[in-house]
Amino acid sequence: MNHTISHELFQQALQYIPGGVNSPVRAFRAVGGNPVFIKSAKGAYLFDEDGNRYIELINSWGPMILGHANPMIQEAVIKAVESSFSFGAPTRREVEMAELICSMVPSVEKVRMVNSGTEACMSAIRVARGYTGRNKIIKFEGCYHGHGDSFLIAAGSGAVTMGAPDSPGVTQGVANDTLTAPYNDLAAVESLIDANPNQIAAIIIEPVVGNMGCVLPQKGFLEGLRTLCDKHGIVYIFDEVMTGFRLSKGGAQELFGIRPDMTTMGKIIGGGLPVGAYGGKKEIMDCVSPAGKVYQAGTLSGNPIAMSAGMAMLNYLNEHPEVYTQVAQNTSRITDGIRKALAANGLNFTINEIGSMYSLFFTDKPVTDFESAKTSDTQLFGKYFREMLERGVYLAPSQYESLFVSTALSEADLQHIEQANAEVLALVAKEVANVE
Ligand code: KE4
Repeated sequence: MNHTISHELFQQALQYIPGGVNSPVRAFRAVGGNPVFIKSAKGAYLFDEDGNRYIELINSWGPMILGHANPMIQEAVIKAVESSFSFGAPTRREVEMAELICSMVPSVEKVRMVNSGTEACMSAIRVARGYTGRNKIIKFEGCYHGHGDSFLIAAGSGAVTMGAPDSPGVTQGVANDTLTAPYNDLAAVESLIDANPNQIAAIIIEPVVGNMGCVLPQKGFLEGLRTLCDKHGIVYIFDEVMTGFRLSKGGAQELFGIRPDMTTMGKIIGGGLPVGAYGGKKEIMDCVSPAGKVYQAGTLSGNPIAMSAGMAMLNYLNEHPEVYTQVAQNTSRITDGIRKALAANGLNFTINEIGSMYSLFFTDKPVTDFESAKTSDTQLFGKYFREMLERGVYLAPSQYESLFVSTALSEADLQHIEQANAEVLALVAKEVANVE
C-alpha cells in the first residue's frame, strides 16, 4: 500500500501537535510504523488520504457499533445543525436523552451529561467521595478510566499496593488515595479494604476490560465486589464507557445482572460525537451541584448536536436488540477464523471474546489480568498489526486494546478478514519458528 500522503501529513503534524496526534495510542508507537491519516469512512470501511480502504475493527474505539456514517445518525445531526450548535441552556433534547438513558441502563436513576469518558469517570469518583466523605478509591491494574489524575496510577508489584504515579504531573498526594489490585483478585480487594477501614469511597472497575486487551470477569468476581461494597458502604462504580450499549442495550450490568451504584458512560452514547455521562442511584446523584454540594460543570455538556446524534443511536439500539446478536455473530466468525489459522500453524495464542469485543493475545497463557496480559509478545503483535493493515484490515494499534465489531461487516468483509488472518498468522508462525 502507498502511504505517501499520510507520511507527509504525519511529518507536518509532528511540528504542531505533541507526537503528531491528539491521543497517544493513535501514533502507532506500540506497533511500529507511522499512522495512516483517515480522510473518510462509510459503513465497515475507513479510507485514508492515499486512497487505501480498510475494513474497520476498532470503530473509533467503540462508538461506531452500527458502522460509520450511519444515515439515520447523519440525518439527526444535519437536522439538529439547522437550529444552531450550542446554547449553554437547558434543552428538551437533554431531558429526552436523560430519560432514555435511565430507561435503558438498569441501575441509573439520574444522569449527568459530560463530554468524554474521562470527565464521566473523574466526576463519578468525586461524587462518590463527596457522598461517602471518604478519600480513597480502588481501581484495578490494567483498567483505564481516562486520563484523570486519580486513574494514572501504575499498580505497584504485588496484589496490595499504594499506587505510584504513572505519569509525570500526577502528584504522590493524588497517588496516595488510589489503591490498586489485580483484576479478578477478590482477596486482594478484601485486603485493601481491611487495611484501609472506612477510608474507601469507591471501587471503580471495567466490568469487562477493554484496556489491557479484552479480559473477562471470572465467575463471582463482580458479584463479590458488590457484596464487599454493600458490607463496607463503598460506592460500586461500573465504568461502562466501552461496554455500555455495546454488550447489550443495558451494557454489562444488564448482561451480568449486577447493579452498580454508579455507572460511567461514553463512546456509543454519543453516536460518534463527544459525549460522556455518569449516573446512578438518586440519593448519590442528588449530591451533584446544584442539587447538592459536589461541583461539576461543563460549557458544552448536553450539547444539542451531540444529544441528537446520541439519541438517534440509543433509540435505534433500544428498538433493535437484534443488533447484539448480529455483532456477536460477526465477532464469532472472525475469532473462529483466527482459531482455524492458529491451529493450522501450530500457534496456541489466547483469544478472549464476549459479544462484539475480542482480543488475540500473543501468549499461550490464559489472560485473566494485567500480569498475564503482559506475557504477550508485543513485537510479534506489531508484525501482525502491520501485515493486517497492509491487507486492508484496521486493528487497534496495541496489544492492550480490545477490538470492537460493528453490524456493518458484509459476508465479503468477513471472508477478507479470515483470509488475511490465515495469511498473516502463517507469517507469524514462520517468525516464531525462526526464533525457536
Ligand atoms: P475518553 O475520555 O477517551 O472519552 O474515555 C476514557 C475512557 C474511560 N473508560 C474506559 C473504559 C475507556 O476505555 C476510556 C477510553 N478508551 C480509550 C481506548 N482504550 C480511548 C482511546 C484513546 O485514548 O485514544
